[in-house]
Amino acid sequence: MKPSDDIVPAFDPDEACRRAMDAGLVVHRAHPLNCETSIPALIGGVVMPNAQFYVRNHFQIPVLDLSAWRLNVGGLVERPLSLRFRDLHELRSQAAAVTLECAGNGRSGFDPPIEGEQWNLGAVGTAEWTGVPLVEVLHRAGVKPEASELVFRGADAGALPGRTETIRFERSLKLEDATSSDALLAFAMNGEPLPVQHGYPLRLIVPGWYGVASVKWLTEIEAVDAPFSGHFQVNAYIYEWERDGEVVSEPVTLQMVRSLITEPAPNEEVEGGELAIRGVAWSGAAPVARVEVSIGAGPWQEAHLVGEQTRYSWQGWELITRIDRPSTIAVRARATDVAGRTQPDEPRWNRLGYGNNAVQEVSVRIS
Ligand SMILES: Nc1nc2c(c(=O)[nH]1)N[C@H]1C(S)=C(S)[C@@H](COP(=O)(O)O)O[C@H]1N2
Ligand SMILES: [Mo]
Repeated sequence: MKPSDDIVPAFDPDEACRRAMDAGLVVHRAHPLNCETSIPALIGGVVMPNAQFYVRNHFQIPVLDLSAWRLNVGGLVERPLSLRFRDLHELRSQAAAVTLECAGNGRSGFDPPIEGEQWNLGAVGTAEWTGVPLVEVLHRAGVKPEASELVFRGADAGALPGRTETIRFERSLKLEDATSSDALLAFAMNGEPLPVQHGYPLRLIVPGWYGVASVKWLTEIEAVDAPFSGHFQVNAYIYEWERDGEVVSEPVTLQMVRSLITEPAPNEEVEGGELAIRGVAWSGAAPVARVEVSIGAGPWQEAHLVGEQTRYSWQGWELITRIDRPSTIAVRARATDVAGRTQPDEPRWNRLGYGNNAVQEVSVRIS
């Protein structure tokens, strides 16, 4: 199946940017729109309102006409499909709260600094996504035994910096990862149709994986029998680290374990007395087992996990303590998942700046 080269109209970038700023998002780039949630808006334990959910785009936002839109499923399948939006609605759908995090979240914390979007810590959010399980559609198409990967194509396209040729946003998943990951073909976000900047009318949601796997504006799924080598698969979204003097490359896959302090805000001034420290924690590989908090370089104290624990959503946590003396104190939080993975004190530097899950430190002024 050849990717179609139809020109898709773009959403007015100035309008998209203005809406993001009105909603309080921190805009890093307007063309294409890239913006993150401010830390105090990362409310613990609940979903983010759609308007405040971070946006990560590589190209302009395409505006797709629902009557012309199709999800084509082809390549190594028994029965190629061309599904209309209403055909999808006739299939079994389900909803799940899933945390999406950009692999570049926290990139601004690397030293030496790394080029690319300078994300602070708000390129993460949780929403309730509703859609058709990917396996339902794969089952209907009948993936042939020789297929080893699925390529997911978005309708967005453009040229990379310094290049002239136009490429699509495309990503692949190993067949095994695609079928075991509870992936959804999502058409709704927090009970509303997908907003245009989040992939209207349909996107993939791959729970537990860094956001790059969750292809927006999805129009094609192709089953292939060779490792996919598209730009966003092999040139970007790769950890390049040095191990024993040698450069090792590994693909970005599951979200690393991480906690965020949402309250107090960095440099917030609070009155002496009872102090509530709250945040969220998540891990792509396993549920969060515990979150510990250290106050003023003191020992790690276990925080209380709040709200229900669901498999793919971040978990709220809190620690209530007392600080009476006026001072400026450092508060740190560290999450550990049930697989025993925990956060490092310092970011693990890698050339493209992904997966910074170092312990966050917030300075709080007690008056
Ligand atoms: N088609 C398409 N899908 C995409 C992207 C993109 O640029 N184009 N960006 C990816 C990346 S890197 C992330 S982190 C998430 C962001 O999803 P959001 O903008 O809905 O928060 O979408 C992913 N899916
Ligand atoms: Mo991302």
